[in-house]
Amino acid sequence: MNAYGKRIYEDVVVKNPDQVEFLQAVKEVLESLAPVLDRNARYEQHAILERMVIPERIIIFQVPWINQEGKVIVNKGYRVQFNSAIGPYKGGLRFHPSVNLSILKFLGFEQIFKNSLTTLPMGGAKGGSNFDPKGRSDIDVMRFCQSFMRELYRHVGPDCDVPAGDIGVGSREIGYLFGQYKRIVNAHEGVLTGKNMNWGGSLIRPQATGFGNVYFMREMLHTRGEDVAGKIAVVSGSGNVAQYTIKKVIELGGKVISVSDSSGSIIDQDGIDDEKLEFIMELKNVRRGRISEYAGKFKSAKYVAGQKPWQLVDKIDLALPSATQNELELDDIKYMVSKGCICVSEGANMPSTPAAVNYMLSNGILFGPGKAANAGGVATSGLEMSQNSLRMSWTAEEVDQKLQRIMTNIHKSCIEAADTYGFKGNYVAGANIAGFLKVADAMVDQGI
Ligand code: NDP
Ligand code: 2IT
Repeated sequence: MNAYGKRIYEDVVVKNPDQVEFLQAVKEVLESLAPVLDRNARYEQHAILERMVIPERIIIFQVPWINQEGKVIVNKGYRVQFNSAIGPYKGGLRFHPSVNLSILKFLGFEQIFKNSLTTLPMGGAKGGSNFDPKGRSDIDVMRFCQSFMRELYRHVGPDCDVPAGDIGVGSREIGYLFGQYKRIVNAHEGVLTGKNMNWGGSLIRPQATGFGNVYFMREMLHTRGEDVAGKIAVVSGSGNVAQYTIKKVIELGGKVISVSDSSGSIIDQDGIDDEKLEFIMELKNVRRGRISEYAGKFKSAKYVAGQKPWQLVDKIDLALPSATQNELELDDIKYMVSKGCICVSEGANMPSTPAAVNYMLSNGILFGPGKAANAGGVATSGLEMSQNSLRMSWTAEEVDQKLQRIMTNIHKSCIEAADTYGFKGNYVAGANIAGFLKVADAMVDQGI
């Protein structure tokens, strides 16, 4: 870090000593920015870092609701509106028992740079609740979502803040949240993305994060004359991002040999094909079951309880972590590299620990950080917002083409920013710098 970055980081540590995930995300960005801050004194003069590390607004609220047995339950709701320099606040909602302010601040902070990289006009935000949808009936989930929106509606809107899905929030939850917003505000407007197709959603939005991550990985591989075809890929998670990551890897001729959930991992040496993927989708999206069932259904698979997939394979070329933060550690990457891994692309947000990231960067592994590699999801949310404003919808081919173009451009911006500031081949620094510059310049333009 340069002196300015270090001073800001130390202040963030003093003011947020317990927010480990937030501190992890801030540290990485401020380290990347050292040469940018050295060359551009105006950012310090305008106190850009001071303003960028504090959310513009945080809303914390109670979410009381009555479950189907008639019991009153109280959850905690959050929306962290981090930065609106380049557009309305934009970012997902996470419903998971682990949700706390540190996690939502790390996610909201990363979202500022990710959204900037897409080149679309979206500021950074994140929100959610410690509500756990797992094992709950549709009625419970609907009542929770209605109560959550009963407060959130005053803080969001199509030109102000546009939430979307994340862990535990898919099309079912977006539907219930949208229904409640519309009921209260009496307006059918683009206040959320990830909507179903027949009431304002965009084709390809469900696929976009996973597809986009594989498009980004393909760009990285091309820089070394490699391709996805013929490669063995390890994927973690079995939710939205993992499912469409698997689909695109298969489509491009790769072989995916793992999936996981929070209970354990499946290794299928024969590879997951379209039929097996259909099974995973029905299991996870309709029956909301556990991934262990896969091993009962397909004899080529084994299930390992309580473990991540990384060290359960003998041969691996590519890794696509697609579950959650800090799920890929130093030991994991060392093991995978010893088994042939050449490229890691993050579908999840911050899934690799700092030690794992440093190892990849210093050992020539192609590494696509989440804020670049998984930006296809929010980019396509941006396209959903455009379609809502136009009151039109584009075909799947049109949206997919735009998504591919956006991912190729993000890859190019990362390479160029890294080159310009002395970080050749480092996508972490490239993403942080390219994402930062646009937001920082907008903040300077708009005054204090
Ligand atoms: P889903 O809820 O659809 O799936 C999450 C998956 O990760 C599930 O398999 C879940 O297992 C697993 N998981 C969640 N938490 C943990 C945990 N603490 N430990 C182990 N496994 C866990 O979410 P998404 O697929 O949408 O999100 C996955 C990741 O991608 C997140 O990091 C999210 O922030 C990121 N992301 C999502 C985008 C989107 O458009 N949805 C866009 C960009 C990034 P289980 O079923 O047991 O809970
Ligand atoms: O982390 C993310 O980028 C998301 N969860 C998607 C956000 C969005 O607004 O589509």
